[in-house]
Amino acid sequence: MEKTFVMVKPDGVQRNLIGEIVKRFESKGFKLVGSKLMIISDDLAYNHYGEHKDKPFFGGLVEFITSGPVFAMVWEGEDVITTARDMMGATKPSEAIPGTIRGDFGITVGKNVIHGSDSIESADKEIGLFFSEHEIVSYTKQDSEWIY
Ligand code: DAT
Ligand code: MG
Repeated sequence: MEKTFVMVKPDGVQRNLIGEIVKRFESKGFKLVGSKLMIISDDLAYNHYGEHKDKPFFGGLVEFITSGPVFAMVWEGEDVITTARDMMGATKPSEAIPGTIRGDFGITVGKNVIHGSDSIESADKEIGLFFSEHEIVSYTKQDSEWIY
């Protein structure tokens, strides 16, 4: 089954949105298979956001993402990568429609509450960067037969 990496960013943690965000993915029917509260090192931030290293906002992005705890998660389910992106909403909260996480809880692009992998390749890379194999839990959820 497909897996994706989702992270409540430092602003979301400080604003007490961990529960709200977990609730949305749980209620949707996705399965949580890994999670932890952690502080991102500079090295991890460079790796994670490497694709943006030449952008003017890169320095501020690294500073922000390392500025306090994040809540890192791995969610599993059919088409979870694109569905999680849809649930997050557009990168700029001003363009994110109401009902999405960024549309409901964000105002500015620098503090947009949540990260989610944008492809199978980035999901594999990001899960590997943030979690070791033994932190990913394999189990059966009893509601799955009512979801699929
Ligand atoms: P997303 O997080 O939706 O995948 P992205 O990969 O293009 O968006 O950018 C990563 C993060 O970088 C984004 O969540 C917020 C920040 N960012 C993107 N564009 C920015 C900009 N123009 N100014 C400031 N920060 C920006
Ligand atoms: Mg991205």
